[in-house]
This record gives sequence, structure tokens and C-alpha cells, in this order.
Amino acid sequence: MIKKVNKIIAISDIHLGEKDCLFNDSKILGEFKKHITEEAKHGSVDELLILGDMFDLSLASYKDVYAKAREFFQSIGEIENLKAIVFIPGNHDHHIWTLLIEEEQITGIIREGKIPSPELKRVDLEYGEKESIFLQGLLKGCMVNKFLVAYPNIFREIGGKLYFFHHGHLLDRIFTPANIILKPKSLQELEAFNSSWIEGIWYHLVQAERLGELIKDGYNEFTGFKAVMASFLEKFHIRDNTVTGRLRGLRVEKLKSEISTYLEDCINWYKETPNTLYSPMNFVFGHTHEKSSGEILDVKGQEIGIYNTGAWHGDIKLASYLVIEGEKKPELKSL
Ligand SMILES: [Mn+2]
Repeated sequence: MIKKVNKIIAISDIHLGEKDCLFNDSKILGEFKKHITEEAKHGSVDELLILGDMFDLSLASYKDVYAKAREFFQSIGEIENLKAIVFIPGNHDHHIWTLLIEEEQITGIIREGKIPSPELKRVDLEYGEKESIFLQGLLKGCMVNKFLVAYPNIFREIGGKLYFFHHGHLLDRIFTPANIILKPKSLQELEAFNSSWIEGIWYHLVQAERLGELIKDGYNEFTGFKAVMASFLEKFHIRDNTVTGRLRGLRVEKLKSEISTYLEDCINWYKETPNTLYSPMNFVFGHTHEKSSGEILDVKGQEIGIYNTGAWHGDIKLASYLVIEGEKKPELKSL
């Protein structure tokens, strides 16, 4: 069953722990809190939905990530009339999902003196979310004390409309090389094929001590090089999609075929309720750090509204939050 709520605020790509995270500046965090508090005064917020790359486990240390996360949630957790935090991991914090799945289906089971099932259920096909006990610790002493996690998608019904939320990394072909070798037949397979790859690059390699340092330095040089190339190309009014990097900087226009493919695949994979996903729907994602609001995409004759929640990383101009309330058109706001 898809959960019905009245008001959600969605944000993404905070990259807590990373040096360019905008919430490292306590003034920006204070401003953000003020905005959400104001929103909650005008109608309680059922969920603050964080669409991935919230924790930067691929560029920062555990200490920095969780210290910053604690600061962030201790601040947000004081907001009156905010009822729950819902988190959908992205590529930079996929490992959080792995920890949850393993706790639920392996280590937790063994701890109880039982034997785990032979199959690992890697994703939830019931439109549901899991309560995370360990992330709950970040909200200790707060009024908001519900911390839910879902991966890779979550659905909500708001004002009679279906909302499909996803981080966005699985739209990127470069993130899913396994799909070229063998096309996944289910969401379970999509995760089985790609989790090792995502974990390898966005977690294990960069956590690999001296090797990790070397990779991070290389990454910084590479992004520096990309920035130089991008500004050079911009001078000649050229927007390059390969040198300036993957999806970053790509507008929804350029992503339409990736979004269509992902939505069509998901419609097949969630086949338990075949017609639900064909109803009027909005698709909300982040990942590209490029905000966008309400572009229409045609998927199998169905008009789908596309929203990107930007990022709280790097440039303050990208920072935004999407307010979805009742039957109103979702509104992308900034500080
Ligand atoms: Mn991402």
C-alpha cells in the first residue's frame, strides 16, 4: 500500500562531512531551519524527505560524516510539527543501506540465535520503508524521533497524486555497467548487479586508507580539471557532456530518455499493483545538483512532472527545497 500524506519537504545531496557541504556554515544551517520551521507553522510537515547523498561516505571520514550529521539532525530535530525524517540513500551513502539490510537479515538474525534465510532481500517491493535504529541515534533527545529509510525508491500519495522519489544515480548509465552485460529483470536484480560496483567506488575504495587518499587527491585534480574545461567551453557557448562530467550540469531535457527508461522498468518491476504507477505522477530526484521544477515528460502516453531538488553542496545557488502539499503544484524554494 502506498502511504498517503499531506505535506512533504524534499531535499537532496547535502554531502554531510564533505568540505563543500553548505551546512558546514552554521548560518546557512540556521537559515534552513528557520525556513522549515516557518513551513511547519503553516501546516505540519509529515516528512522531511532526504533524497540521497546525505552522508558523504565516499569523500569524508566516519568522524566528519557523523559529527556533521549529528549537528544537522540535532538542529532539524527541534522543529515543531515536523513528524519524521525519511532517507533514500544515493551513491555516496549506499553503504548505509547495506548496513541496514545486513542487520535486518543477517547479523540481527544470528544475534537472535537463528539462521539467516538463503536469499538476501535487497530491496523493498512493498512501497515501504524501514525504521533505522542506528540512525535514530542522530536524533537522540529531539522531538522528531522517527528515522525511516527506503531504497532505491519511495512512493507517496499527496493530494490524490502519486509521487515517485529516487536519488537519481540509477538513471546514469555510467553508474550501472552491469546493465549493459545483463539487463536486470527485477528491482532485486538491479540492486544485486549494481550494489558491489556502487559500494566499491563510493565506499570501499575511498575508505582504503593510503589508497583512498591517493584516489581522493586524483578526484580533486580531476574535478579541478573539469571545472577549468567547463569554463573554457562555456566561453565558446559550448556545453560539453563528457568532459564536464556525467550527468552533472545536464538539464532534465537531456535526461528524459534515462528517466523514461527507469520509470518504465520500475512500472514492470512493481507489477504487484500494475495500474497504480500509470496514474498521474510526479518524479522527484536529485543527484545531478541541477534544480528543475515541473518539466513534463511523456512516458507511455502518461504525463509525468519532473522535479530536481538541487543540492546543499558547493554553490548556494543550487540550494533548494521542494514543498509538496495537498493538491497544490509542488514549489521549489530557496533561502
Ligand atoms: Mn549522487
